[in-house]
Amino acid sequence: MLSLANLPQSITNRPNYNRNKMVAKIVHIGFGAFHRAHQALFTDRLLNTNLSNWSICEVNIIGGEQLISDIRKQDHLYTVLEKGAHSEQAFIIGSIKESLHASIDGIEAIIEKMADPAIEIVSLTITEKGYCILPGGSGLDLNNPLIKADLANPNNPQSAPGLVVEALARRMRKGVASFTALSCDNIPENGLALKMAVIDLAKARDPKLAEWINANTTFPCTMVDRIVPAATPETLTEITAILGGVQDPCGIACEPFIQWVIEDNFVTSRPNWDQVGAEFVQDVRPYEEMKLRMLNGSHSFLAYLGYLAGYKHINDCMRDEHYKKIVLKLMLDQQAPTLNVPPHVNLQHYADKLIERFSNPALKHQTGQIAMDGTQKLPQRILDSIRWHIEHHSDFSLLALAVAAWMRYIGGSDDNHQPIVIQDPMKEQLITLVSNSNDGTERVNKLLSLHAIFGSDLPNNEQFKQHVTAHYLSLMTKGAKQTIKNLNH
Ligand code: NAI
Ligand code: CS2
Repeated sequence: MLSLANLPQSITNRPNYNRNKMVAKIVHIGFGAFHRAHQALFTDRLLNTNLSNWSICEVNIIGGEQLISDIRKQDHLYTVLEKGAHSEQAFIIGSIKESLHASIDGIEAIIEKMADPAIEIVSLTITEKGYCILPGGSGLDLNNPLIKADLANPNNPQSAPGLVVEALARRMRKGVASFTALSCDNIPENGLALKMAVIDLAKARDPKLAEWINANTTFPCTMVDRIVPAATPETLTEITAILGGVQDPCGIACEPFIQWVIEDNFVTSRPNWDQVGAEFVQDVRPYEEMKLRMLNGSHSFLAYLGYLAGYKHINDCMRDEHYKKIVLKLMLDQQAPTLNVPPHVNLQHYADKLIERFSNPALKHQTGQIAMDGTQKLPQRILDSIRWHIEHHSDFSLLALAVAAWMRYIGGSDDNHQPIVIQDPMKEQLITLVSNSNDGTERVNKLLSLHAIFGSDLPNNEQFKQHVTAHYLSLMTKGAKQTIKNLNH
């Protein structure tokens, strides 16, 4: 187990601050891979300036028990290994002060922590599905089983929005100021999405509570960026070697690139994360839309088309010249035109940098990981851009290819007839539609009837239907590699 005492001298990037003086003023929900290499790392960097005492209490409510029990055993220290194409660097992160897990400590302990006046920020990285909103972001999903349970039993919440609402209800009752609720997930206008989920749920409980939250809580939007693949046994072995034989089960590897753009709208004070590389801005939308469409849209495109072709990792896709060429074309010709970026941003440079990041051979980012939860990702990554092109009468054929590839993927077998295990909150519905349709046009039409994903506009657009169907039939008969090759000619 990692401790500062047993680290080799060669590990120089370690906390140079007095950890006893740290104050947990942030509760973070969703202690997973990403948070460890992003928000917790920014907070550690700021502590290292010795101008901040902000630290974090980590919370998991669904999954992640092992990580919480492991990190407790090592005084909440862990390693981040930044891996570039040609070099790597390890950092020992010390910004976490405490941790709680619903199934270890009980949800009550978590609610009380969040209701504690010392907590000024509640941040979240709970994946898209954790918000319990309808795909496309049109409202809280009142049919979500977690939301139903929270409405029936609000004092014992199971969903993240339910937890935030209950903690805020207690703060309101106790006369404690609200906290800032800071979403750090890849969702368009993530602050507003969180606000919608929280306010909708509060309204259904008690309109006065909803009013109080609306008047007292802020929900800044953020753009978060750093590629952090799920840790693998190989990653952990590599970290052990770098730590001179010390094992760190909480270690995580990531790319060197990091970006965090935050709407400057906090209830009380906030850490000066901008002193260590984050940016506070008035309007995050241009940044977040650019990242969701250029990076995440391309990621999903590569994930489905790569997985079907047997490419296990994103960098495997990038070694195929045809994949590399077509994904750059997708970025520049079909995503970039849909964007309104700040004047200093050059989308050609941004795209070139993305190609370089995706090609990083040191980062084994699995296509299967990015492919999961597609129903939660396609609307903001691909479908919004398609709508823009329909309105502007321009070409969206490659975006439609991503939709067709997703349809092939959820069909349950790849181009080599290997089975695919679907992970998606709408899995049951998807499997039913697939098994009740003949492969081909009929399946495409059935899947397009999913209004929660495609709305009522896209399935009625002939051009969209034609593009998706033609690509689907090509993927079905020729496979992903050949389809891409043909499109490049
Ligand atoms: P992960 O799988 O390592 O962690 C997911 C976390 O979410 C876990 O702590 C889990 O307890 C929690 N969670 C899962 N379902 C939940 C639910 N229904 N309610 C409440 N909590 C739930 O995933 P990772 O890599 O940490 O990514 C999480 C999110 O962070 C992504 O979905 C994305 O929105 C955002 N993100 C991830 C990046 C990455 O490269 N990994 C980069 C940028 C953003
Ligand atoms: C990926 C993202 O898993 C996914 O869907 O597209 O998590 C991606 O790695 C990050 O957004 C990069 O910042």
